[in-house]
This record gives sequence, structure tokens and C-alpha cells, in this order.
Amino acid sequence: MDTLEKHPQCPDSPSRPQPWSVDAVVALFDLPFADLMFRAQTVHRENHDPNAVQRSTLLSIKTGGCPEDCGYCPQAARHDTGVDNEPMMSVDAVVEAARSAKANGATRFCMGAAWRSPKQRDLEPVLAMVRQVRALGLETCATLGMLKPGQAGQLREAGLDYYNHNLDTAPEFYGDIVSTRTQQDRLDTLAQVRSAGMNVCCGGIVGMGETRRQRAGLIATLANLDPCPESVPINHLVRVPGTPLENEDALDPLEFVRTVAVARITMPRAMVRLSAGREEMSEAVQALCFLAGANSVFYGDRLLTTGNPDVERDHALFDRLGIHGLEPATGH
Ligand code: SAM
Ligand code: DTB
Ligand code: SF4
Repeated sequence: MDTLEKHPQCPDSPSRPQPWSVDAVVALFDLPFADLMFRAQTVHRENHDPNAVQRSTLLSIKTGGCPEDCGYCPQAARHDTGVDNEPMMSVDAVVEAARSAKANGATRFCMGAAWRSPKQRDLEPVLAMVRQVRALGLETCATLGMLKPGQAGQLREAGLDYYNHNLDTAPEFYGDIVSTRTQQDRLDTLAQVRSAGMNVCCGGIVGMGETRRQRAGLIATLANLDPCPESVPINHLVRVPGTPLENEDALDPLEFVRTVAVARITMPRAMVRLSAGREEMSEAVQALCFLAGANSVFYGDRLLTTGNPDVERDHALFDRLGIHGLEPATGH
């Protein structure tokens, strides 16, 4: 049986076709590289401008001191990474950062907070940030941890376009990486985001010691969310000293490119975001990621606490590849 041909691509139709099995996704990963890239590019060109890449700026509005134990994360209070527990930024400082990101060419602004879950008194200033950042004409995204009933609705009301909440890895590997919550907790928050009418930004991290089958399991889980996420960040683990994963073996860069290609094939309409890890990635590998269907990057010399290529370097790379920036899809 040809598992590759059997599966329709991530559907938008009301009658949802068969979900992706992990075996079918593994079969994609196992393709010869040229065949995988051809399939990914075909799907990409059917659904997107292949020369457009969205530039999204990330800002840590509340850094460090997080009570969770995510093995990859420099912001967990229990990891000795040199990241301090800082107070939340002021609304004005956040809006100023968004204004400058826009002046530099970003069309999307993502605000991240190192919380397990936002307290209601902390959510209020975030709502003001969302309102004012969106008023600048930027697409807005926030990642604040698990949401309590009602909070997704308040964010939506304030004008939040996307909520980022990652599944991070395969269901059966999740407990090896995080013990203070379950993947089901993540799915519950995603369901609240959906029912509040927001776009879902949900992806994961590769290079945490997972097997290829587990990478396929993550992608299958994401592609089978119903409806599938509009935005899928694919992060390469940044091995931060002081985190439990600091000495993880480096992933073969071509395996990272394969992961991007498989995400593109299984989620044709989604924005596939080449997220953390670009600073340590050669420009040739980044170019392969764009060929594989990545159509968004984090832009600006900082992610949340770790580095990212500087803006001039990214301009030069886009110029060399003939890539242009993409306008927000939310109709500002
Ligand atoms: N605290 C919230 C949460 O966990 O949902 C929001 C912020 S958290 C830092 C957002 C995402 O950053 C995580 O889900 C993870 O995918 C990514 N991330 C954190 N540390 C990373 C690292 N060292 N390398 C790659 N991605 C990382
Ligand atoms: C996502 O998937 N990646 C971004 C964003 N969503 C919030 C975060 C990357 C964080 C990398 C580690 C750091 O800079 O602290
Ligand atoms: Fe906290 Fe989010 Fe980092 Fe986990 S990933 S430790 S929840 S900031």
C-alpha cells in the first residue's frame, strides 16, 4: 500500500478526510531528500507565494522566574541559566518596541511571558498591549502559558490575532521533557483559544533527543488538530547552558529541513515558521528551509532570552535569495 499517496493534504473542508497516521508521516520523512523537497515545494507553491517570508518580531514582556520545569527553557526558575526574574514590562515600553519593529519591517509582533498561566491582574496590562500594538497595524500574537476559562475571550476581544501555545514534542516524549504539566493541559488551552475565535499558533521543538518517529508524531498531532493550526513554529532547540538539555547531541541540519518540509506537506495552508535556532544555522540551511516551505522568521537580534541573526544580516540574506517580506494576513 502506498501510504504516501493515500492521505489528502490538511483539509479545510467541512467533511474532514482521514487524519495523518504517524506511519504516513514517517514515510514522508523517509523519502529521498529530492523527492521530499519536490513534494514540499509543490504544496508550498500551490498555497503560498514561494518568494514571500513574513518577518515577525518577538518580545519577552515578562522574563524569567517561571515555576515550570520545561527541560529546554532558560526561563525556568529552577534552571541556573543566568536569566533573572524580571518584572513585566510597561505597556508603553512594549508599544515602543512594537513601533520600532514595524519601522524595521516586521509585520507581526509576538509577546511572550514566562508564566505557567497568567493571573487576571497580569492579564489586564497585556490586554492594553495587544490593543495598542494592533492599532499600529501589526498582526498580534501572544504566548502567556495556560489560559483559564474566559481569558482567551478577553484576549480576542482586545484584538489578539494568534495565541501561541506549542505541543513541543511527540505525545509519548512530552513527559521526558516537562513534568509540571501534561500535553493534555496544552490541548485544553488550545481548545479555549479556538472556541474564542482566535487563530492557533502551535508547533514544537526539534533536536531534544527525540527519534525521527517522534518528530513525525509531533507533526501528525499538529496536522490532525481540527482545524489544523494556522501557524506552526518549528523551533530548533537552542542548547542553553544550565538547562537539562544543554549537552544534547546536535541534530543533523538536513533532518531539521526535512521536518520543515513534512510540516509544509501535512499543513499546506499554515504559516510554517522557521523559529528558534537560526543563529547557529548556516545561511545555506536557512535557504533550504525556505525551499522546504518555511514562510516566516523571527526578525530582530533577540528571541526571548537568546540571540537571533541581526536585522542587517537578514536583509542581506533575503536580498541574496530574492525574498520579499509578507504583509499581515489579517487585513489591517
Ligand atoms: N510560558 C509560555 C509557554 O510555555 O507556553 C510561553 C513562553 S515559552 C518560552 C514559548 C515557547 O518557546 C515554548 O513552548 C518552546 O517551544 C519555545 N522555547 C523555549 N525555550 C526554547 C529553546 N531553548 N529552544 C527552542 N525553543 C524554545
Ligand atoms: C515559539 O515557538 N518560539 C518562540 C515563540 N514561539 C515564543 C520562542 C523561542 C524561544 C527561544 C529561547 C529563548 O530565547 O529564550
Ligand atoms: Fe515557563 Fe514557558 Fe519556559 Fe516552560 S517554556 S519554563 S512554561 S517560560
